[in-house]
Parts: sequence; C-alpha cells; structure tokens
Amino acid sequence: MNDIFETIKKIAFEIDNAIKTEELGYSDSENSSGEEQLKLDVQSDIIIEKAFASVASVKALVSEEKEGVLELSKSGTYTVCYDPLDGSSLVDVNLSVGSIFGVYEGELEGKNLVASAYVVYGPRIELVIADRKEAPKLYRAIGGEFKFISEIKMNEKGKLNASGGTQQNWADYHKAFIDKLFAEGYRLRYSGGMVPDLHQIMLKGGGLFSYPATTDKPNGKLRQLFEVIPFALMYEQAGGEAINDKGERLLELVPSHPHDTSPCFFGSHYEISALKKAYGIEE
Ligand code: P6P
Repeated sequence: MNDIFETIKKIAFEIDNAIKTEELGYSDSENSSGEEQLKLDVQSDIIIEKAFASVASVKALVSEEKEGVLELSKSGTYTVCYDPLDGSSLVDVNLSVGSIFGVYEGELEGKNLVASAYVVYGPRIELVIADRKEAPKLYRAIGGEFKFISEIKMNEKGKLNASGGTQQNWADYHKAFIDKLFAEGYRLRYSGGMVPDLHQIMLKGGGLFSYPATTDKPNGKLRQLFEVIPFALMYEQAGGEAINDKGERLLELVPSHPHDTSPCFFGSHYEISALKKAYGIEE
C-alpha cells in the first residue's frame, strides 16, 4: 500500500500548485450529487486519476466528481475512493480545503476500508495517514518533501464544537444538545470545510464534529465512501469515536450507491457519549 501513499504525496503537491495557479470559477458541469463543479474540482480529479492510473495495486477509482466506479486494472487489489477537493468553494475566500482518500479491499463498505488519508491545503500542506493498526500519522510538507511530525491522539474530552448543517433544519433534540455543549464552554470551530474542521479537532485534542440529519438533508450531506468512512478510521485510530444518528459505527456502514451520504458525528468519548444520551441511544 506504500505505493498508494507515495502517490498521494505527489498528488498533494500537484493539487496545491493547481490551487495556487489555476483559474478559479465554475465549469459548465455538475457532479453526481448535482453540485456545480468548479474548474478546480475537475482539475484535481484529473490529477488524481492520472496519478493512480500507473499504480499497480489500484484496481479501480471512485470519485465524488465521477458517477460510478472507474476500472483501472484487473490485477489490482485496492479501490481508492476519494473526494479530490473537498470544500473547494472555500478556495475563492482563501480558506483551507482538502483531499480525502479511502483505500478499500473487496466490496465498497466500511469494514473493508484498510487505510485512509487526507491532505490539508492551508498555510502549510499537511498529510495524515491511518491504517487499522496504529494511531494516525501526521506529515508536513517541508522543503518539497513530507516529513513525519507525530502520531495523533485525542483526549477523553475536548473543547471544540464544529456544528454543521443549516441550524433552522436541525431536529429540536439536536439543537438542544449543541446548545448544551456551548453552555458547557465549548468553542465554535466551523469553517464549512470538513477536512480542516476535522483536522483541527483531532490536532487540538478533541471535541465534536457533527453533520446531522436535517429536514433538508434527511440522510445528511457527507458522502459515506470518500468522506465519512475514511474519517471514521482516523477518529477511531486516534482514540475517538465516529457514529451515525442511530449510534452505529460509521466504519460499519454499507453504502448501496457510491454517492450515498450519512448523518455523521466524530469526536472524543465524552462528546459522543453525551450525543448518544441526547439522541436516546443506549450506550
Ligand atoms: P454546510 C463542503 O461543501 C462540505 O461537503 C464539507 O466539506 C463540509 O463539512 C460541509 O459540506 C459543509 O456543509 O451545509 O455546513 O455548508
């Protein structure tokens, strides 16, 4: 799998360069979720597809920017599911964005995720890689190379609260729960970019990121295969938890379509336990 991670490092520098040099603006197309595609979305997807086309261990790709599964090689082992530039609309207000990768072996479902990685394009380029055995590893681009910085471990309880979704469309019990955390002194940290928002909570020791079911998005907004499940591995391996609105582990999700979404909650044990109580979920 090292060939996949080395490829992601190359991709990271190419997409970072595209962010800094390519023209912004919308293309004249939509992705499978009906979202208008930015030129950078399309450009980033092309960079990733080209990069993995020559990696022998990769048999197929699933992209937020593509409809179905792109077969690359019958002899490959892994399917890489990715969001090439998550939160891309934040680039034109100069906020951090990211790429998310889930590496699956076998059927495309949570239990078959063998590793995940994400890249944060911010003041620095940072890469985090997780497998099923160890804590996530943080790397930082220094002098044109990624240097290992540290393993990521979360505390039992954090201080940050990233509360996603349109508040007027939250369920009453969700609003009461979020308000309770703020009443306990949690600080709001929400940029609208899943990658930097989840990265910040992990690196700052913990807290809660929530994107619940809402009246306008009853199945949540974030995609299972290339957003929710890859980050679920990160949070669990960092000592946190990642569940849906029924208390099920996000790593046990079984999407029926490559672009299925799920309500999702990522956090430290204290916050997830408090959420389960607020949602009437048995511990
Ligand atoms: P909202 C970006 O569009 C994204 O897919 C994630 O990166 C982010 O967490 C979420 O949507 C933000 O959605 O509805 O809070 O603007």
